[in-house]
Amino acid sequence: AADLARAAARTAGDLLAPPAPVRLGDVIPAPERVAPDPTADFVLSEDAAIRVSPDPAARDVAAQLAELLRPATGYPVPVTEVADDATAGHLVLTLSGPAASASASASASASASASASAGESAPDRPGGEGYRLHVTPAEVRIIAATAAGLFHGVQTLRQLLPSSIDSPVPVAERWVVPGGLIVDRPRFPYRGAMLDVARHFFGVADVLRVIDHLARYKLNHLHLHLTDDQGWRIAVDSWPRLATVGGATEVGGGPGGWYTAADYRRIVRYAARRHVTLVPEIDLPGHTNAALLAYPELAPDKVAPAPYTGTEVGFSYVDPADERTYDFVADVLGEVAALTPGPWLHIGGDEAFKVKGEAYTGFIERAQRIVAATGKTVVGWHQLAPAAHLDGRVLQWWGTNGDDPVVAEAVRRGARLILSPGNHAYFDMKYAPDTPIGHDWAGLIDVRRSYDWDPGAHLAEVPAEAVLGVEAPLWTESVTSLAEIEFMLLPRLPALAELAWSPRAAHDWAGFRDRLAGHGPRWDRAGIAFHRSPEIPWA
Ligand code: TNX
Repeated sequence: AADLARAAARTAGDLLAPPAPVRLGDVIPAPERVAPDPTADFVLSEDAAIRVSPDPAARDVAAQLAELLRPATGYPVPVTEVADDATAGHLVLTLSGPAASASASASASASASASASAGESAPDRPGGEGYRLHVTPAEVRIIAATAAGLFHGVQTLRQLLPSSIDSPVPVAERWVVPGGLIVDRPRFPYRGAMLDVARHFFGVADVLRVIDHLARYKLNHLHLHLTDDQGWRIAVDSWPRLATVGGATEVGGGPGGWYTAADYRRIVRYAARRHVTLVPEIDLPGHTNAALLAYPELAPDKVAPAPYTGTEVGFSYVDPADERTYDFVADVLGEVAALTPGPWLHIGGDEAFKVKGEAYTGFIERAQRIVAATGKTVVGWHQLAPAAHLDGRVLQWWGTNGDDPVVAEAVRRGARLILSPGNHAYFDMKYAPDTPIGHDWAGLIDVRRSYDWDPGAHLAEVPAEAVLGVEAPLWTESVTSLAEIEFMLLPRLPALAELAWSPRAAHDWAGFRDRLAGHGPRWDRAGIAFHRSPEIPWA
């Protein structure tokens, strides 16, 4: 009754109050269904509390919502568990739906096929990673079948609040949320970005911050490119010199670095809390100069190469004709698999120009079997295509021409695809000729170009069902700091996120551009060093 009285009083007061500064549809990625109700705005008040279903993972989402709201509002925002779904509260997170069991959260790991997340549930109660967000004067209620769905709903709620919600210190603000109903679910189960920590090394804090940016836009995978010619970035107990010797270099001659098992676990845990799955990549058989430096026995001539701090590719490789190489591959992949809770293990496979024909396919086929023996699913760059198919394997396509018969044939043999078209999704490409860092071998990628393609119809002779999702790689030959990472990712990352999450029918450049403009003040508040692309009418 007290709740009702408060709601009634608030409604009367709000007749005189200004409308919400954000419209219900002003969300990136665009939700599947939005039904605004301008008479039903909600105002977050000092006494706001979060009520959440009694489930550890849901409770953690509620805790993160409270952490999001406290700094800017200065409100205490207590969190209480309630078993009764009907309890009215100010902010309610309800775990309920077609698959509210513990196994349901596993479906969010994207091991399911692309079509599995669609159509598995009633339209207004999406399963999997979907959610339903209902804003009325009395409450904001998010309902989802999994904690991942609740988490994505919380990201939507965050964007519906005024941009000053991103302030790290209290702001005097009317914390209004636009009224109405959003029903939402992802188009593709795999939505990600890659960070190359090999060309330049980035410490744990930088990686965690990148995970924050992914989570904000409902991206659910972070691929770490952990090894390359210029550095080996993950400690391996059975081959310790990989990190201590192979990790001590980077492009340009800087100090390099590597993650201990504890560092890596910290990244895994931080990501998991944000419903982001880590995808570790050990690039084989090429891109291995740092490994050869540490263990010359792996080199074809058994001679240690010079440390490499340049930016050429394609010159190094582990010896595919030596059995010791396969001990190395099994030991490394075994340790990395054991550290990684997610289902994926990426074995690279790109640009091994000096391992040709059957030497290459033979090596890859053995490496694929080694991955399968760890219980993980093989991911590799699309150069893997000519090697024999292995159950479940996923190819990451980075071409610039959508007519790729070799990849189409691999798909017919059963491969699924992650799409990273070089000329749309390679965020190491410059925005414009005067962009101070970055490449241009795949062309310039302004925000519009990063947005203007359809993952469901990009590759000739590849059906949409074979597309697991999309990923934006950030190679770091020219990227040396967190500020430069943010400059290259933002504002293009939200464009990729919308292609990955939103239904095809929602894609609309003009609408996207206008919604994106509202994110500038949010990033400013959060201290994010984004690129003020001239294409966007920044607010
Ligand atoms: C190609 S794409 C590479 C990387 C480079 C990148 C630079 C791919 C699988 N390999 O080794 O860093 O181009 O854009």
